[in-house]
Amino acid sequence: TSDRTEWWRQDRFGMFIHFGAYSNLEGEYTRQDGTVCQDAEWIMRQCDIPKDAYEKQAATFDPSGFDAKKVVKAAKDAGQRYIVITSKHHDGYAMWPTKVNKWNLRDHSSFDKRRDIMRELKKEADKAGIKLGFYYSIWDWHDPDFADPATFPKYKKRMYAQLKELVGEYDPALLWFDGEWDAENPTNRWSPKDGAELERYVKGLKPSLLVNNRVGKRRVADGDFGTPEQEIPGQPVDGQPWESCMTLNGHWGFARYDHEWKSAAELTRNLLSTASRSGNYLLNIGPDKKGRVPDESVRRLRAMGDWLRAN
Ligand code: FUL
Repeated sequence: TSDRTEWWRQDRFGMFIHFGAYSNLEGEYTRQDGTVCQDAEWIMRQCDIPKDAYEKQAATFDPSGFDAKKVVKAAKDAGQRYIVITSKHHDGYAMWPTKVNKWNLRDHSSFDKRRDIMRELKKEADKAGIKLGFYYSIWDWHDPDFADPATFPKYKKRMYAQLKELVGEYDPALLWFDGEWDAENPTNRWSPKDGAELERYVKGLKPSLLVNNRVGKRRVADGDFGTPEQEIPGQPVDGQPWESCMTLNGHWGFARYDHEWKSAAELTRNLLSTASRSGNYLLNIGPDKKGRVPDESVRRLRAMGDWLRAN
């Protein structure tokens, strides 16, 4: 294990946040014919929402209840030492005021134009001594240039420009890539070479940046750490540090119909078995359309922290 991951390996426990234009639907989309389709951050795809209808709903997104102080406090209370928030998920919607396009929380929402939740979070995290990282999806359902191999280079340029903004504006400690697999094009739009190039680029912007293995093709050589999802590997993993990411209920993004919350005891066991295999645990919250963290999540996080402090 290399030195660059040292702070992160010692931190052990982080908070994942899935928050985006999909949160505004809170997991439910009513079709023209009146039927209701359910899903969370994948709702645009899984419910076949037409692009214009998705854009229309995003225009009403007003997460005025997002309180960075509360979010950071919830992480602190849990014993979480770093935060990774979705800056852009597969729907392509940027949660910071990017200058690269208008498909973002400032230019396409009903949110207060003076606010920037990424800056707010960065400020509160810094105050609390918590590191901030950004999830960024390579796969993009919104950018018209993504899907066509002929125009993909144009998309790639914009992606690089957005990442430069993120690193320059918010100085993240970590970038958590995703969507390097591309369900629609298994013949490989995103190659190992693309991954290596992107990794080199972002580390050129900030040499200490940690990057997960989904920047490339999830090989040991890709990025700084592995990313098992919703599972804890049975054996200690050799070769690369790793972090298991998990949901508190059954979804990453807010889904108002999902009441299948894991118990604090189960979550604490997960944290301990991850740590005993030298892994990190990245536990997710999904704020609602107002940006508020569900009480069910806050309570469980606090119970975990109480247990950690007592033992
Ligand atoms: C997956 C995504 O498709 C999910 O929506 C979620 O973000 C999870 C952490 O990674 O690849």
